[in-house]
Amino acid sequence: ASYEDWQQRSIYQLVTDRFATSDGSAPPCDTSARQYCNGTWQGVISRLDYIQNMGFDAIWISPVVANLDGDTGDGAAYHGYWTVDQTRLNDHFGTDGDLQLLCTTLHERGMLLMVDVVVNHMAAPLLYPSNASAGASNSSASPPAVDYSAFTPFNNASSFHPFCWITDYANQTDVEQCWLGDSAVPLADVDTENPDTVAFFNEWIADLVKTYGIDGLRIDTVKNVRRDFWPAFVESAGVWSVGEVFDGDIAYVANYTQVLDAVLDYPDFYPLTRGFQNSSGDLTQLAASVRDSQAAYRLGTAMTGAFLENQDNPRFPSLTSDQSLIMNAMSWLFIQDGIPILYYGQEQGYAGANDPYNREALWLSGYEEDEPLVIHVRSLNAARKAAIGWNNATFLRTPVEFPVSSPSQLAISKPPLLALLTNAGGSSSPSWSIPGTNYSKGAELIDVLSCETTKAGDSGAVAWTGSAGMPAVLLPTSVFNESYCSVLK
Ligand code: ABC
Repeated sequence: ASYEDWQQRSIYQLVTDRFATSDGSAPPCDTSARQYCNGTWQGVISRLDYIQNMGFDAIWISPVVANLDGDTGDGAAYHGYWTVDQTRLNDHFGTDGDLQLLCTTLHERGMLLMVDVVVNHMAAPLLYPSNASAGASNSSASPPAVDYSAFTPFNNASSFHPFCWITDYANQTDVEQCWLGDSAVPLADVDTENPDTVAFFNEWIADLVKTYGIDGLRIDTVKNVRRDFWPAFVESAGVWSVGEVFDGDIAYVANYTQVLDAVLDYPDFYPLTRGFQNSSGDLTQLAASVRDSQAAYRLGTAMTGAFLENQDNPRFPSLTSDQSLIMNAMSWLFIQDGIPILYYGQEQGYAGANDPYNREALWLSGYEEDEPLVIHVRSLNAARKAAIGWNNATFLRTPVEFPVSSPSQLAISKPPLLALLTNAGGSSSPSWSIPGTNYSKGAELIDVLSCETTKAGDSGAVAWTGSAGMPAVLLPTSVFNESYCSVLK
């Protein structure tokens, strides 16, 4: 699918092993054990109503190809990022037919499939496995005894960069050519300078996309591969892709917007989480970061995927238990310029901290659909869809502005939406006063979250008082009517 198509979507990111089982059973799943918990593509198919009922029209699933088998000092490859064979699927998640069926079922529902792909490295089985424990040290400089013969293709050391651990993230050559991972699971760094390797990957991605009917890609470890590898890869894929440039620096990430369709919005992720995790956060930093990225990226921040959580960072409720802060931070995802991405489990209030604790099994929640955060997400998706439906070109192409920006308050304007966010916390009654907006005098506005209404005053001025630290997401009732609002609850 194209950029124009993806831009109108909301994406639900799931870890296949942890989302749903084939038979609907709910086996125990100890996240700290880092083992497979039995989630499958069949499981995803059977729970698409749950995802679609929240208003999502795309999913991003974890990597699909065959991984290192068995247990290691870092656990098993349930997350899918430890490729050993590029040419086979990971049979823990299902068969070729299952993945194809997932894709066709999504398409029948008008939904899109995004698959996570890894080029940078393969996970090396060791000739003499060490009994190192999880998070094993990588301080030792001696090369791990890698069994290259286990890889398909690239079954030879010459297909990889000579061994060295990444030690200096400020040194780009180090980042590109040294290895991620640790002594328990070294991630052998593919020599993406080699023309044969490049040719393999370009053909491989075209084939993968075609075979399964994939609509988009999430590209792993983008900054760990030389930048000029990407244009041919992306072109060969022929579908829209969003790259993971795991970095908070706007200028650094902007560099990759020249060679990719889109980037995950890491630079805004940091001020977003810092700003909302307690009432002393500074929301002006989020506004400043957004303005700087709007100016720095090739197509502005419309070419980002915005997130509050993912498989690599602590879930937001592990930083605060204040529901109002959680709801404010989540609201940001649905009103910003890029594509909203919700990490599975956010809607159930999961609170796991760092990897591996942020990968809880969703079946343990019972997939309840009347939970406050599920309703919150449903309302936010409905608001965004209504804004897109009103005039998709205007909404999607108008960059957000911040008519009010203070350490504790943001008013975010993306016509016809006006969102009012605060970090004042659950015991506050935040009140906003926005002097001039695009609304005409007397226009009736509805807060999609509370279903309360107000009227715009002179030159579109909006006054609003929230309760219990809650955000407001306002739309003209001509765009979003009251009867629709109450149906969401
Ligand atoms: C396993 C265990 C962990 C254990 C670890 C050593 O081994 O589970 O408990 O601690 C996969 C699995 C992981 C697994 C790893 C390694 O493989 O999911 O569970 O960890 O075996 C992607 C994926 C990620 C995946 C991989 C590997 C890559 O999203 O899920 O992990 O295929 C770097 C890469 C990035 C990668 C990330 C894990 O590592 O660039 O692509 N993610 C700095 C660096 C970043 C670096 C990041 C995290 O640290 O600059 O390049 O990402 O290590 C900001 C700065 C940033 C800075 C952050 C921390 O602070 O601006 O630059 O990031 O302020």
